[in-house]
Amino acid sequence: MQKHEMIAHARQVMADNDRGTYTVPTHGLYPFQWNWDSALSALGFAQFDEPRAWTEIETLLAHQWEDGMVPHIIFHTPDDGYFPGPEVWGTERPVPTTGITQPPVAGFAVARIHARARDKALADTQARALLPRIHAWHQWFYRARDPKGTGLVALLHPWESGRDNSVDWDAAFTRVPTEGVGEFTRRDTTHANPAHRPTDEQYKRYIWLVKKFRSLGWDNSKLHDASPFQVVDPGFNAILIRACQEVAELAERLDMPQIAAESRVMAEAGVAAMETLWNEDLGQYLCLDRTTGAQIDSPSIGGILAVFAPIPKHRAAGISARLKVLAESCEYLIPSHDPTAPEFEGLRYWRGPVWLIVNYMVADGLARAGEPEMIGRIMGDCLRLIETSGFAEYHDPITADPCGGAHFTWTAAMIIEILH
Ligand code: 9YW
Repeated sequence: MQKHEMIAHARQVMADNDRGTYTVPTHGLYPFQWNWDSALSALGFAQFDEPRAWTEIETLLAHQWEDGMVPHIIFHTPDDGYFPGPEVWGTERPVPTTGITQPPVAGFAVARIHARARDKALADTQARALLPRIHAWHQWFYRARDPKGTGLVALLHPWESGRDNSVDWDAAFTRVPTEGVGEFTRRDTTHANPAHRPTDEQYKRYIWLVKKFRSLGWDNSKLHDASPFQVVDPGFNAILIRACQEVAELAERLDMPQIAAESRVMAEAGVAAMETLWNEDLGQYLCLDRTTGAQIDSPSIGGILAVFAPIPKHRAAGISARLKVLAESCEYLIPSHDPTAPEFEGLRYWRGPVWLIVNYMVADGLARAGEPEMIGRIMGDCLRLIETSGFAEYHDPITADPCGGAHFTWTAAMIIEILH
């Protein structure tokens, strides 16, 4: 396929999923606005329609909670095609939202869209309005999800990670009960192949946590300590740290010194604390189970995505070396789980498949760190996957089989980013 044809196709996918002031990840499977999907999709919009890109992030942040949290889903219009819907979450927001968050990539997206903006005046106005909100969200993270001040935040629900059923959560997830969740009907498996999705057992635990947090009135001062699931993910923390750093730099340029100073402190503490997640045997970062205090022995993409943060140069070189090893066991980088590990499943969601958004952030981190060696391979693999199998939600890293939902917004946005 010619480059211009691929861009045209990607733009069509984005247009089809555009609901005016926000996009849905894909029609049917995910009929609402998702947090990190929107921020990453805004990057794609910005390449051809800057006002629309800003609107996407504005809409997301318009639903920020009073305590600073930005929710993971905003249920703009009713749709019974998705479970669990607003009635299960019961957050009692004016426009219903979930009560948990998602990777805070918005700070990075705003800084990038601002940096390459053609309409500088619009970019300044938008960034000035958005930075205080994003900063409040970042502060919320360290307050609500790092109450002991370790420098790293914990996830309280696998859905917060954006990597719903990663192997990373398996051990900690056994502490989440399934008793008393009651009967429910999943809707995801009517839109996508059940073999590509999480298991029923995992869904019971997802719902148990939702009900637990709901019983605490979604009070974020209580949730952390009450949760039987508290996992520190290097990928998630890397996104937060990178966002804090980008916000610091942009705030400085826009003459917002307090936001700049506070953001820098958070980013620096985060980078220092990331070192505790490094695992020398595997040559990558690992998750930490906050409940037990032990590293989680699971070679997933979370520990590779860490390179998105300004980690030390020798660590970025370590990640590049790790990618070379992974490249030997798959046809398309980057598998979301090491293909040589026994838990690897090439088609099942976050237990093996390639996700273009992750590839994009890893490649960006490598470029920033001055480690270019694997970037061409990663970006080339993204293009080959889409050529072979279309704009799917995710792809098998060995066969390129398209998985999950089709016609996917952020997959298309990443192709637009890569080809521009
Ligand atoms: C779900 C929308 C979302 C992504 C997540 C992904 C999936 C939704 O889809 O979760 O219901 O499981 O795991 O990262 O934001 O694209």
